[in-house]
Amino acid sequence: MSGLLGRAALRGLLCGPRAGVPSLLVRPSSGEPPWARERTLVTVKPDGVRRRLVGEVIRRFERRGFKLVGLKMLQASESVLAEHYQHHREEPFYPALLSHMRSGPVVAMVWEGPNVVGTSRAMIGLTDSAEAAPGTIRGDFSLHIRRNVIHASDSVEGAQREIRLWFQSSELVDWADEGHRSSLYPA
Ligand code: 3AN
Repeated sequence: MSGLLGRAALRGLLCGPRAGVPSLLVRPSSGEPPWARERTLVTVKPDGVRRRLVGEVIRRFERRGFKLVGLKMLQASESVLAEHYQHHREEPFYPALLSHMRSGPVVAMVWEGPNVVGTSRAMIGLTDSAEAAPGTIRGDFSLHIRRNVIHASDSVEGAQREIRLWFQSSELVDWADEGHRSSLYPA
């Protein structure tokens, strides 16, 4: 015996099931088809966090059927925000945007599913809250473009870049849900 577990049991625990040795580890085996594995970055901004909208955002993405594969609350650093918003660096609203994004915690998530980038943009609504349709997150919860509650990546390439910027790969969980999946979309 080595400690509380026998050597064989310990090997089973670390390496997965072997003859007669049960595994206590859930292996990250995801059977999703490649087209269903698109991922996007969604962040609830400090105004959304202050307004207790984190649960509402998660509820909407879960209800739609998307799969949460990464989630954390953080105080975004100057350098992450500078890179995230580098395309707005010359805009007059850039200093206020950065200052708002530094004013409180952000909840960052990675969602996965078929066409998740395009669908999540439709779910959050137009950037300018005044033009965001009712039923969208911004259309339901935001009045002003500078307090528009949420961010979602606007292209697949952008999503890949943003996910790398906000998350370490070890923070993303590749979990399998085959049983549930077939009720959402055919293989
Ligand atoms: P989205 O967040 O819809 O992808 P972007 O990337 O154009 O839109 O803008 C990033 C953020 O910058 C917006 N969410 C908003 O907070 C802010 N922003 C964009 N355009 C303006 C503007 N004209 N005036 C003030 N803030 C703006």
